[in-house]
Amino acid sequence: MKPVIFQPYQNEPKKPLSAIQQEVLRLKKERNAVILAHNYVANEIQEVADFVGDSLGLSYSARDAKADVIVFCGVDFMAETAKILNPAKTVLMPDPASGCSLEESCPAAELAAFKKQYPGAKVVSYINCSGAVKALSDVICTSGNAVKIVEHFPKDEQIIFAPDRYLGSWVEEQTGRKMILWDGCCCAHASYNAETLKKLREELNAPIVCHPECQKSARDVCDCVCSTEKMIKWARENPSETIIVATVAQMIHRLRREVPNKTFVAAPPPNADRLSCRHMDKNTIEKLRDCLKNMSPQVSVDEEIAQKARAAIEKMLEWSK
Ligand code: CIZ
Repeated sequence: MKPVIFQPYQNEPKKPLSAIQQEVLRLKKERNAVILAHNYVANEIQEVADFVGDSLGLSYSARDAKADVIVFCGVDFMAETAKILNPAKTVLMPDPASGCSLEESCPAAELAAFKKQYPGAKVVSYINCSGAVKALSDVICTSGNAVKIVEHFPKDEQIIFAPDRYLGSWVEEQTGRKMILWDGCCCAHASYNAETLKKLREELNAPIVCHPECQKSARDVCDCVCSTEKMIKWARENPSETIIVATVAQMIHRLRREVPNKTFVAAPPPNADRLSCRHMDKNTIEKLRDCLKNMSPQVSVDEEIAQKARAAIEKMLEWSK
């Protein structure tokens, strides 16, 4: 597949907001809402959001939101996290069918049974999981703070890491400690293969930054492995004028705006010209407008689950400071 190349943003003429984007901003004001958008959603949504970031940044923004309504453009576990952290607010989602393959790979009942095999082990769960799995966890982490969260435990503490085995194995490499890994993965990131990335790197003579949800063989041919938020600093500081990005391609919108003088290349997985997340793609500007108009669909979380999950998420926010 031919990679998609994005020329420096600074050379592009600025486009005015579309009619539908303006309508979203008008409705947002009318509803006293704040729009939070993940780095992986469409550019036209990122352009009207009050905050664009990764799960960690979005969690702080949701917790601290003062508006009456939080509209969360991302996937279900992120919107659920916002509701858990700020239960008094109305939380809307453009499409509640936006799920996550990692979340699906770890049903709460199976994790509960797994935990029984390791009495005394602490459970660190990647934020890409259901509220019910969060409720079974001692602490939550994101890709941006996973190393820090795991290092918070004494060296001899036994840790179950769920649900991403690739993020877990990367954390093991970074910390030098063994963990008990749940056998889940992100089907999008796991599709990258080392051969394609290596070839692209040689052809373009440019460094690759990839996400830790990629398989180890793919990570090993990359120049930097980090969370989406950390990719921005790395791309800014790397001397190369061209950067190859191995994560969901919408991340490049954020990178281009933050680092406008560089060329970004979307690293293609084996069967497509760029990596996409079918769940994040369910967020469209039309659905964003409609959810503000109709004040629906709203996110709700069972109170018992929310209470336990909140403790694990708040511990992460505290340990990440
Ligand atoms: O932490 C997140 O939001 C995800 C899913 C990826 C990243 O690295 O930002």
